[in-house]
Amino acid sequence: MVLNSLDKMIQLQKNTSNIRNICILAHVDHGKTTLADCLISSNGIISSRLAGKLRYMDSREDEQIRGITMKSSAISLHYEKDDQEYLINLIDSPGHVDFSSEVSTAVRICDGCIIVVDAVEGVCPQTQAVLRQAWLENIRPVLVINKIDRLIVELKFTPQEAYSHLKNILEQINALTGTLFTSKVLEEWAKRETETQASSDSVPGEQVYDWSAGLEHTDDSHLYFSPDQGNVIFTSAIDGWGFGIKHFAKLYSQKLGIKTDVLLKTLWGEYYLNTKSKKIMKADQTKGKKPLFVQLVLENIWSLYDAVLKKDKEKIDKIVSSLGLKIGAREARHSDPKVQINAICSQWLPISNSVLDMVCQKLPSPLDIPAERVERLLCTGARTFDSLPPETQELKTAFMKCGSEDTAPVIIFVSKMFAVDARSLPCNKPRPLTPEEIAQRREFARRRHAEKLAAAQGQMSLEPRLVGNNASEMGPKKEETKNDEQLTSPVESITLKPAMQEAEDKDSFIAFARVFSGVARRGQKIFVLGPKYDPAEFLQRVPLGFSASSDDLPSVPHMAYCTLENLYLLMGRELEDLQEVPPGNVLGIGGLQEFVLKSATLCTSPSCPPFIPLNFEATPIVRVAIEPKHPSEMPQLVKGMKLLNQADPCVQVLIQETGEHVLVTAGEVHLQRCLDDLKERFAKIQISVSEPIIPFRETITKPPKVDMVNEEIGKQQKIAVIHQTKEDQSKLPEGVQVDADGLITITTPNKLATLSVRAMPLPEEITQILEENSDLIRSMEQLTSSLNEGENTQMIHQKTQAKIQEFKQKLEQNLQGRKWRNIVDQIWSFGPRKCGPNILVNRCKDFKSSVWQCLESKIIKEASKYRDFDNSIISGFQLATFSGPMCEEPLMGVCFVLEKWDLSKFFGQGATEKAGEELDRGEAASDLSRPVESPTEKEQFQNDCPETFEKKNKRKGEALLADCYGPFSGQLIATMKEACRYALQVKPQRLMAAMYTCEIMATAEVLGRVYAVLSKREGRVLQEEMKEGTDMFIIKAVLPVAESFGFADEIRKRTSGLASPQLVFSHWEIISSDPFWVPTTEEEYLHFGEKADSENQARKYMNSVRKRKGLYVEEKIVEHAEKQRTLGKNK
Ligand SMILES: Nc1nc2c(ncn2[C@@H]2O[C@H](COP(=O)(O)OP(=O)(O)OP(=O)(O)O)[C@@H](O)[C@H]2O)c(=O)[nH]1
Ligand SMILES: [Mg+2]
Repeated sequence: MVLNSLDKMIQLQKNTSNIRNICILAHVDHGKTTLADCLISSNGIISSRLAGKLRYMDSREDEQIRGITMKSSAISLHYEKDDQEYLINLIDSPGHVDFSSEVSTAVRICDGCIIVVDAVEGVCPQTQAVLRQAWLENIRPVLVINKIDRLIVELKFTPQEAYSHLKNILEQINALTGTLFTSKVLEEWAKRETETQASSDSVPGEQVYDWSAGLEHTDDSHLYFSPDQGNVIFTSAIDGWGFGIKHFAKLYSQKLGIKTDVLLKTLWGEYYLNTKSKKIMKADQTKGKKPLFVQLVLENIWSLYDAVLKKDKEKIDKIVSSLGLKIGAREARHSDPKVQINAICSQWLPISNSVLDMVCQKLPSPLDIPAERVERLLCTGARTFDSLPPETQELKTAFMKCGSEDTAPVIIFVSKMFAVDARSLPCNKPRPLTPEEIAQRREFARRRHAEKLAAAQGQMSLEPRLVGNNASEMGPKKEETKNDEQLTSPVESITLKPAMQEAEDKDSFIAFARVFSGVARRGQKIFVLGPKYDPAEFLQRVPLGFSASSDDLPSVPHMAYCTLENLYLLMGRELEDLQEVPPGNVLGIGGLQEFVLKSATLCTSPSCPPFIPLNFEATPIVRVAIEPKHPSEMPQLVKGMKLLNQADPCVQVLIQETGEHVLVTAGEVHLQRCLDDLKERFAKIQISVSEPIIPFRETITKPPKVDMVNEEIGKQQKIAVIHQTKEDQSKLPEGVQVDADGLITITTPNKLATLSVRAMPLPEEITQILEENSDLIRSMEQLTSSLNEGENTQMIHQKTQAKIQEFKQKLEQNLQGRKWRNIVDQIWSFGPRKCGPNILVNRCKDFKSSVWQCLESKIIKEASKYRDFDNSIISGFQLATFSGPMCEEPLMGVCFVLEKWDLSKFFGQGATEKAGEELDRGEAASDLSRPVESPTEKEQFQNDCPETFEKKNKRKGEALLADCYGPFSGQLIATMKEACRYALQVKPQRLMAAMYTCEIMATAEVLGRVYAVLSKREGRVLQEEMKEGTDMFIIKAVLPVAESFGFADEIRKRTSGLASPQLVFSHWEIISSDPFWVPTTEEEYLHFGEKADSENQARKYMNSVRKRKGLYVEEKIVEHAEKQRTLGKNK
């Protein structure tokens, strides 16, 4: 029985102050969906007996089979307390790391969250992650410590032990909150500080700044979780019970005659009851006594479990009657103790009451949205709120007011798009029949009956009947339902069958959204603002007070205009039609498929900026190539992948330069789900999937000091044939000179220019800084190019400028020593894609151009003869860093130094043309032809194609006819690329592998097996510690992504399901072995033999990548032919 009608919900939606938008967040398997079941059953949507078993919010088949949630979904619940009625929009989220993007989509549209923690496992990696997400989004959390029953049944704790254990968990989670809070306060104070500094150049004497001052001034007591604050409850979702100390405080205040307020403060903590005086004492006065929480709360629960588990009928009856409960006969007789416990506890301490009560009391309504959150949502990029146009700033009031009057702008945020089966849309569902329809049907039935009778009497009226039957079978073809002919057809054909069948093959996309202001109405026209939309641009083009009619509006980039077609109430697996949705509610919107890809901001006022993008914790790292089993089905695959891309917040779908269709997912489980979706839902075809494509990076290192047998190099005798160094030499073609220090000197094919390049490994910290700041580097690049175009430099925001300065300083601090002197100032470019973790340094004397130019307000155009060619050099560097010599993977952590750059011959030759060139400068160019290394990189680098060269190419077209090697700029690009590659090859090259971190929890018995699996897969254990109060070990390890496939499964199998790790991408790590290593020293020969048969991990990886890319692999099919002799012949 469903207790709440749709009308009730519609009525509740209007009372904004009693709405709570909340989500349930936790580590995987801590019981979110089970808890949601309990809350849903309180509304009668599912039966309370099935709560916890059904997992109603897990509506997908694979969610049910695997037992994990994979997407977030919402349901609206009704809760009544003290004559106040509340509407709770509840969102269940997944806990598995692979789906953490779904958590981000949920958090954005909520005002509060329930953090669930497993009482046994305690705070886990995802608990930390979700708590951080809640903080970043500025929503308020409450805590549910779940699975208390496990402390009793599994760990067999005494109440006292359980109390210390719970206290421990609270301490852990509060410590986390503390660090989040501290970092936030410090950040804010730092911000305020820079702002004041910027406005008034700092007052002397204030130079020394006390960073901790902010912490002292800010009250943080309300942030922490504590039962006496009312923001913590203890539950066992599976057994249907839960309580906060409020419940017991009320109960015992009557029994003991102590004020509820006093009990509320003392029920949790080191307080004791002096039974004689009936007074509550503090810890130190009464040693060896039990805390109130143990004595009054936990012991009661423990004794109930004890009685039921021991099947002590008498005791159970006593407890039941003393609590004043009534247990159904069926439950009382049931042989499974779980059923009995559930029956008793869910009446005694109903979980839904305590949880929903806490939610309504402790979590904010949409009206209480913090101003800080609003400002943050509206400020995209490096902007501050104050720098937004005044019209935009005004919207803040609308947000805060959350008003439903007609003048309020409608602001909606769509956090994701999800696909539903079109059959489950309300419009396609069978609806109850109206009285007229019933009458009509009755008439049909009567007539048919009459016909039947007539037929039976032998009259020949068979023919029309056949027609009728066919019509009913091929429902969709028959459309005229009210035709006379239909009279003979069965009753069903007048239902909505045609529409339904048509809908069957189509998926509908529904936007998962929330109204932040104004009333969303069906048929309303609204702007769809893409993530790159800029309101300032619109306001510039359109005069104030325009009337919003779509045809008159100028087209503004990243903005569309659409109609809200269908509005839905999200009810878990069901959707209900709505005509309008008042502000502060979560809703589903149909008909946005064409306008919104993954997320968007909708607003009736174009002065609204798009909300800041969702922050995703997971990095998509697992890539596979996909193709249809039957090549003719390619179009379906392409369409399917497009739909999949729209339906999943985190998946990346791309067509690689090679023409492969590639899917990038967050992990193995996510990959599996995406493939299933593609096969069964979006493409509906058979597909073949490649092995996961594992990314690598290429780099160089310092020459090793010891050899492979740990002997110091140099002290040893090198044996006669030192083939490594010899090989290195032979790799370099003629015309390439290399000095002892690895400086490569190379001349262009037409012999007019000479470049000298050296490669050096960057310190690890620098690579890390570069990785972290790639966004900043990208914006620096944009700034420089807009400066070059002579745009207004006032645009650079102070904050960005300060960030660039800080970035530069960090680089300088980490690049100390003679080798790196002044190098930061000479950085010319980053690569690949102009923002990667490699550096190009320019050491030429008479040419000065660096990435720091964007800091200057104006670029001084230096008259230099090299000026026109700098882009060729940069392009060559970009190409070289984009794909390295080992297996064409991108480079990482390499610094290329251009030591010399000699163009004198070119100028000598071209001196005569020069005069002519100057005249031609203004000429526009259209010639794009330029030799690029391979077609794959062509597109990417087309943008980089410097205009000056095009001009030049054209101009010199005739002059250079004699030059059979093509345009000079092209030659420079290719030569620079070659120079970089050779410079790398003369240094010790290494591969870098992507690494996952994982945290595995395991008991002592299976610990050995976990280690075995880890070491087999090249994993490295970082830390092992015992979880306090349990016999569980927590192992922290890193594992190469390349070895991770099937890892979770293997661990699960080897430990009989006791341990299951979650893998999160963490960093890149150099594989220490040299892929080109062959024994060179005497010792090595002795140890490894001439062929070195032991496996070289790096070489294995390198060759597998080369094979995949169709590159030449140096491998012998028969490696040791002599070993294949049979013993018999040998004799
Ligand atoms: N003993 C015990 N088991 C519980 C309790 N709550 C949930 N479980 C069990 O824990 C397992 C996971 O529960 P779910 O509700 O699916 O967990 P979840 O947090 O939704 O998991 P994901 O959605 O995959 O992150 C199930 O087998 C539940 O039966 C509880 O209070 N006590
Ligand atoms: Mg779940």
